[in-house]
Amino acid sequence: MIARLMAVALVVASAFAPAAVPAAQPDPAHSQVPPVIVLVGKLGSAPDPTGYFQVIVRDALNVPIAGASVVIEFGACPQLAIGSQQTYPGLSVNCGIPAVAGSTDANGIARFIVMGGVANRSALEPLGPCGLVRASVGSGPPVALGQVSVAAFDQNGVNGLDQTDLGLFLNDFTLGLYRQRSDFDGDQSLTTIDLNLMVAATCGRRSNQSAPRCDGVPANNSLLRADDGDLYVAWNDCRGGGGTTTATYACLLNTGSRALVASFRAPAGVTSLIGFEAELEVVSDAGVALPDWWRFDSPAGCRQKALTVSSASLPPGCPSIEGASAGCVTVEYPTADAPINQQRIRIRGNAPGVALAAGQEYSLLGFTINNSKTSGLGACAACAAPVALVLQSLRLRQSAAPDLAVNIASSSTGAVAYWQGAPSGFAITDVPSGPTATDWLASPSPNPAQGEIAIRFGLTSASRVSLAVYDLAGRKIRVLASGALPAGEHTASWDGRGEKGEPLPGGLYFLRLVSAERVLARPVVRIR
Ligand SMILES: [Ca+2]
Ligand SMILES: [Ca+2]
Repeated sequence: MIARLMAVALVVASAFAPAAVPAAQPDPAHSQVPPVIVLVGKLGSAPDPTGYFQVIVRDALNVPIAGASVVIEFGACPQLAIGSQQTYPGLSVNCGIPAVAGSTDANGIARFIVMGGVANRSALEPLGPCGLVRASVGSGPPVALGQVSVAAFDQNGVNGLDQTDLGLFLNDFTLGLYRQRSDFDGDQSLTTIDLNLMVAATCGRRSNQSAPRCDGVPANNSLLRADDGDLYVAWNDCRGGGGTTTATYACLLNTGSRALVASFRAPAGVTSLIGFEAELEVVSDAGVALPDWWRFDSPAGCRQKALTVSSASLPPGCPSIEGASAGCVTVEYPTADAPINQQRIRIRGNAPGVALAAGQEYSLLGFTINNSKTSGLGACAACAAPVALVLQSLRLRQSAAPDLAVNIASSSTGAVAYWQGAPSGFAITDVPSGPTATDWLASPSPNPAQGEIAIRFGLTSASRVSLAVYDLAGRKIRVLASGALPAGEHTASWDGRGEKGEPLPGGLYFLRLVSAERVLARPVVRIR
């Protein structure tokens, strides 16, 4: 009887002997995903801890699953780019999807800090949450645990979190529309909670560096000297093609034209551009006013802007940047504060999606100087005076993001060409450096303030600007400056009153400066 029972038991045991009990599978109903994922930058070499979140994976019996693989996919977030280097312990990154993956510990918890930022502000954001969290065990199929709203403090994806990002955030905030990228608490609306989170992050200098992005964009802007790339100007040709550096002009010749060609070699790592800004400076004898022949901006002069700038029909010699059509080039003639023997010409242009080969010299711009006079009789005053033409700097825009540019400053003799020889007193080092690379808005002073505060800001070029005060709710409460302003430093003040002169309550306010180039913001605290 006993032997028979044992036989039955063996039969029963053998029926369950194969690994018929399936491994526990993730169950969405019992697992937890965060309400929102906020992409962050780095602090030194470590990811900003404010971006911490966790995913808890449990099975249908609410038992935590250890060793589950958790993948967060961002492929449905076209406005964002995650970092190509995710340095939080235990994470791996797949830029192809793009996705970040981790695994659960004994308690079923997978820990994350995901570095990244807003990469494409013009992308059409999905209305619903765009982050997809999936978990899998062993060779089991991935199970979707939930979809999560994804925001990012670094609103342009470069240079970490700074005042530019605050300005960009305020653009979203003052629009009052839902933008997932700026919804830091994931409640599907932009409120003062998001504003306070952004201000706290900005003022606390969190996420002060960006990670290199999966879309190939480097983390930070850089100022590169011409030694790293090269800037050239030459007459009639690009320099590598044999262009000459000195040209002459006979005072009585009033026909024809000369082409001055600006060219460059891209610094290492700069592989494309979508636009550029170049500065050319004209310098004559020290202490003597720029000859009338070169006063392109003088309404009384005999030359009157006998200069045109174009990238079309450049002389041969090296490949030219295609697409920077003449209609896209603008020339500015700032004169304020300039020494009497100098004039600066700024040119901005677009070059959509141009790829740059390493080591290749490209011609970028042709300055066509027309010999013909445009008014008066006889030779222009000082037509035989020598003049140096210096390609001061070049700023290559690699992306539509406002910060994303590589500035190349001139430092080599290749960036100087002469007209009838070198002017007296001229040395390359004498040429003042170009205007600051970007427009700026200084911190107001004093801050906090009870009475009037002084505000300083600078423009790299003449621009229409708007400087206004906003309250915490995003309402514009006082316009401090509006209209066209010349390049240079400007000042404004605010007495703490609203548009109708009414005193305003104490609290946090924002200064917001919008120029042609940038949107900048500064917090101001008013005490009563
Ligand atoms: Ca930034
Ligand atoms: Ca929100």
